[in-house]
Amino acid sequence: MSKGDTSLILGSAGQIGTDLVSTLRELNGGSKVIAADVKEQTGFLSESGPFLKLDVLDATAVADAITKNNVKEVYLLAALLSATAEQKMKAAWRLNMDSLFILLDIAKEKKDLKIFWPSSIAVFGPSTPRVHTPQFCVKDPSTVYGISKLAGEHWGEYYFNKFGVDIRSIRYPGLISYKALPGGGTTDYAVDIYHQALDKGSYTCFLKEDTALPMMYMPDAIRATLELMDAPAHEVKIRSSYNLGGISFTPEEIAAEIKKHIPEFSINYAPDFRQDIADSWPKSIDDSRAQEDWGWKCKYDLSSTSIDMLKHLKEARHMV
Ligand code: AKB
Repeated sequence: MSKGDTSLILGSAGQIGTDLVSTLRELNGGSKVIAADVKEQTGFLSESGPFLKLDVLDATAVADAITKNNVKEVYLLAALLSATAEQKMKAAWRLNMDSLFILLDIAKEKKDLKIFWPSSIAVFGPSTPRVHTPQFCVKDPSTVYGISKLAGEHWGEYYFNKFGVDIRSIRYPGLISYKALPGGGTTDYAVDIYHQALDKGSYTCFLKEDTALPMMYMPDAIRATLELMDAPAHEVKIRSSYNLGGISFTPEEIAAEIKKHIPEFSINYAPDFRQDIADSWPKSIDDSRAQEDWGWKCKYDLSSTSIDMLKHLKEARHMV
């Protein structure tokens, strides 16, 4: 982002938004980063910089927020994730798709607006190669969330090709963070497990022990997002969405890692409807195009993620 430009983060109170707002405000100064969310916020989102109570489905309010504040970058993070979207099909489709159209149409008119829109490993499905899933391959999502993300990727690419809209996107794997809890995802267990390990010393996992999924520690995910947004436009050769790999592990493997720090920790398994979703997703991702096009490199592995997560969660609980 150029110095002096303002960014708007829609859906800022969620798992990614919380970390993104705090990083952007540290980098660019609080006043240049407008946090917006449908729910009123107290705490750092409204205290460390401007905050707007804003519904992403209100096209006029979104357009006004952009024009009045001379916003040059918008991060659209409001969405219903995979597990919730299965329970609220139409609401998920409406939120995930209509919010994107509102923003694409605004960007079509305003030629100097850059958009970030998150996609997901949920765009892949049962016929996709599951190990080291390539950037370009069969995509047959079997969830409402995955269908919305795949459609959104195509619409973003269409608006780039037809109208020159500068949209950039990443297919996030499951994200692990300590600042805010995820909500309604299939990969949420990989965050809950650290909290429960500290609070109860045990965890009941809603996925089977050998279910491998691609994951990433939030500092890597935020760095990837900002590197993609800062890349010169000609380097961003994929305008649907970039694969992003990170780490790949099973519930059994993360539990073994936690046991290194909390030896009495125990895990048991009670798979529910989220098992079917996880079984339709890749086990690991090939992100060589992100590496080639804009120099992406993941830093955190499962061991360093676990050390950092436990350190911060213990600090928040005054356990150290
Ligand atoms: C979910 O589990 O729904 C999300 C995702 C992988 O996009 N974390």
